[in-house]
This record gives sequence, C-alpha cells and structure tokens, in this order.
Amino acid sequence: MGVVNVTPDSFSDGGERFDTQRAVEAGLQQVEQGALVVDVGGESTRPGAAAVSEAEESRRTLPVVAALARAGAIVSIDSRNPAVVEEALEAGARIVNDVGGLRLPSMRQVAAAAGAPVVIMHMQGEPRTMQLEPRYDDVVAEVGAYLRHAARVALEEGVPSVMLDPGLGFGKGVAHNLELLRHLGALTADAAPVLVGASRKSTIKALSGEADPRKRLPGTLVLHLRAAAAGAAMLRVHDVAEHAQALSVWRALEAAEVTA
Ligand code: HH2
Repeated sequence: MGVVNVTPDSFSDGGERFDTQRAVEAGLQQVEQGALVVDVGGESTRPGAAAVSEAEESRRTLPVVAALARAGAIVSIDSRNPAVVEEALEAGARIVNDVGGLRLPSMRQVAAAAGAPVVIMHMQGEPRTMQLEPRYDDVVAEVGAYLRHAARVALEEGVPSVMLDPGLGFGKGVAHNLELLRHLGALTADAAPVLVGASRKSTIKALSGEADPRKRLPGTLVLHLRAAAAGAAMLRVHDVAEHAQALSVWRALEAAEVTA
C-alpha cells in the first residue's frame, strides 16, 4: 500500500503532494512501482496535528481519489470522517482505511452500504494527545482484543471484510511498537489479515537517532521485513520501489529456505 498524503503538514511528506496533480502523479508512480493499493489521506494524524474541517478534507482528497480510480488504481481512503469516506467511495475509492478503529457506527454503515473492505487500525486516545503518556498492562493482549472485537462487530454489521492494523505510533511508545511487531501473529489470532505501517515513524528516530523522516528508509525496511516474516499481509509505505525490491529478495530467500 503506497501512501499519498494530500496535506501540508504530514510528518514525513507534508507539502510534497499538496496539489492534486502532484498527488495523482505520485499515486500512479506507486502503482507502476508495485503498489497494489494507493492510500489517499487529507488529514495529518501525526501527534499534535491540527484538526481539518470536513470540507477541506474532501476538497483535498476527492479529486485525487477520482483521478486515480479513473486511471485504474485501487484506492483506499485514509479518513476518520464517515462523510468524507462516503464521498470518496462514491468518487471511486474501494477500501476504507479508518485510523479511528471503526468506532463510529456511521462509519461501519457507510462501509457496509458500499460493500467496501475496511482497514481497522488501533489507536489509544486522540492524535492531539495520544503520545503524551500511552499506557498498557499488556499491549499485545489489549490491542489484539480491541481489533478482534472491532472485526467481529464490523462483519456482523455487513462490512464485507477487514484487515487489522496495530497502529504503530498511535498512542504507543517505542517499546509498545516493538512488542507489537514481535507478536503480530498473537495479535489477531488469525481473525483477519494484518496490515502494518511503520514507514518513517519516530520509533526509527528513537532507535537510530535519525531526525529526518525522509532518511528513515533503512530502519523502515528492517521493521517491515520483520512484519512480513511475522505474517503481515500488507505494508503501508512511502517508498514503494524500495519495498518492492526488498520484498522480492526476501520472498526468494524464504522460498529457498523452504525448498532447501
Ligand atoms: N499511519 C499513518 C496514517 N495512516 N493508516 C494505517 N492503517 N496504519 C498506519 O500505521 C497509519 C495510517 C501516519 O503516517 P502518515 O500518513 O505518513 O503521516 P500523517 O498522519 O502525518 O499524514
């Protein structure tokens, strides 16, 4: 899954694609480079980010969603707002990416009515305050229980299928993120496929000292290959070509080990 943030303030690519034409070109390039899905978002959810109005989020995302869908891309809409999601699905998006964890009944209704699969992401708290003091007794058990419950409710209410995402960095400290990555299998107990997004996140800064998010590809690849090895079905990434190469090599290595 390639990331296209149509925002001025996203933590790692803010401003780069804050223009419909550039955002569409970036999405099409990601498809050429091997992305199966292009994830279009119009609100930064980085810690402390300012909220965006519904009208502004729609204005940013809908033209990009429509153009990418017209060009044949499978588009997911990265939004916590059911009204924006509904419009994006009408404009051609086929998947809902809800970092709000599908808490809102109206979000479930919108996805079910459109027959759209949903990525359910776990978040503790709200983006504005979520990194102040995230706390868990057992992060794997708690995040897993949330995701499995949310999946059950969604499927009962007519959402056709779900993917589950531990929400790295969303109300989680470095140790929490690493614990979740190390126990991805236990997290969902095979309830649904898992999606992981560690791309350029601040855990990599904490572990390596790299302050510039655009220079965090090496750390991203390590975390994402570990996630793939633990069974992640999809990775949400800013650098598609580099991940395609890494995954090709990793898959060949895995196959060689199985047949050796
Ligand atoms: N992370 C971000 C945004 N959306 N969606 C899912 N399912 N999983 C994630 O880990 C995830 C997500 C944050 O990254 P980014 O979009 O690059 O930044 P920003 O929120 O600042 O736009």
